[in-house]
Amino acid sequence: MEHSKSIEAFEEAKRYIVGGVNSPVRAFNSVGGTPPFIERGDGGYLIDIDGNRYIDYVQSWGPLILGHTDERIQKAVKDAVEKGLSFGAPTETETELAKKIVSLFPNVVEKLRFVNSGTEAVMSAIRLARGFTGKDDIVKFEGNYHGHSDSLLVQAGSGATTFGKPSSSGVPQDFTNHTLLAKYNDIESVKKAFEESNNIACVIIEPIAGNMGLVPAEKSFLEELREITKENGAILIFDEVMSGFRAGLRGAIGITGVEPDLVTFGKVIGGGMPVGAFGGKGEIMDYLSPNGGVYQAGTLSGNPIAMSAGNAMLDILMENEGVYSVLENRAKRLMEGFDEVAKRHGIPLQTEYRGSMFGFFFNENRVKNFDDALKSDTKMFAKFHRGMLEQGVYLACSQFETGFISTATSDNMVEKTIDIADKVMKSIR
Ligand code: HOZ
Repeated sequence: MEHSKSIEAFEEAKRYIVGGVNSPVRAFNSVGGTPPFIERGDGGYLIDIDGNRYIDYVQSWGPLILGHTDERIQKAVKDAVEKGLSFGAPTETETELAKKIVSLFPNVVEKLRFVNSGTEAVMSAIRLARGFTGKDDIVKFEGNYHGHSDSLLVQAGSGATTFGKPSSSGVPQDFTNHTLLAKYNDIESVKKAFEESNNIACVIIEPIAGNMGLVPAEKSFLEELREITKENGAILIFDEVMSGFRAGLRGAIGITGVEPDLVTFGKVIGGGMPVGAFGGKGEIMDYLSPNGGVYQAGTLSGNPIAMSAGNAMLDILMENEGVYSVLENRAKRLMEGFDEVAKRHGIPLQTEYRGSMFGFFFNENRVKNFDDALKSDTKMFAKFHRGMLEQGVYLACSQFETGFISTATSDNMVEKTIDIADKVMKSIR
């Protein structure tokens, strides 16, 4: 493959943009090489500025469940653009999208608020939980990532782990004094936190963790979390920014039946435009300004273009719920294929999938928590990533991220990917 244009573009970008990227993982630091600079998307493919075509398993890190350039989403965006880009005033499009989300989570989401990113959604949900309970401490899980607000950058997954710094500098110790850490899939560690503090406002979890690689929480663990938070008057927050509308139409809530007090969304509900949301029971949500005393605001929140893309996206998904089993079968086939070829070449590999999300670890043992994830062979991952990219397969550029299948990722593309994985694993074993 020829990469000269991307190499040149990256050098130029680095002169003006920190690290050449606007989100650190994209710099490819942990896998080496130069990130392809993207010219355009086409269904399940990405095309870079050197003209290389890749099967895209990143799908903009989750939002594009219908693939790139879906005509229906594009039309909704174009129609909205005609009317104006932003008003900073209420529109019916916001209510329309809110109604759809509320209808999908009858016992969980009565009201919600739209914001511009997952980070904002989580930051606001935590403030709301604190305001509602009058308590200060929060419990988070090692390796879970909830965006980049100060108090959550403690043992955080995603880019923070990719760069070997799960806790960020620049965050005053005082800001994280109220953040208690627990171990994923380990209820004893949560009990310990409740023994240590009677000031816990909320427990926040990625019920299907996608930011330490893909590590789903066990159903029984989520059930126990539900119980322990209820007993202690703490709010349970599911961070479904990644898993929502991805692992299934109703995300982890639909899969496990466990109902949190608050839930955060993002990615898919924006159809590829910047969006986040958080929602829950009316009695909690009404603590938010202007109804209550918890302040939260945003000039571009509920942006009409993003809301229109989200409406089109949810219309399509809600009318075609069957699509989730098609996507899950493809994710399953891809992971079974990776398993087969890894075995053939004597490479230890652990695979996982949930709906259209998939993940794999170069690891001897099944990964159930952050400690297990960190035992993965990241050097082997880097070699595999590089090899796959060179053969036209675009995977998330970190061992600690998740892969995504879109409706535009055909069975043939999946089979082709498995054949390529076979060759690459042979060459790196
Ligand atoms: N850490 C993000 C995904 N979990 C990466 C987002 C991006 O670089 O766009």
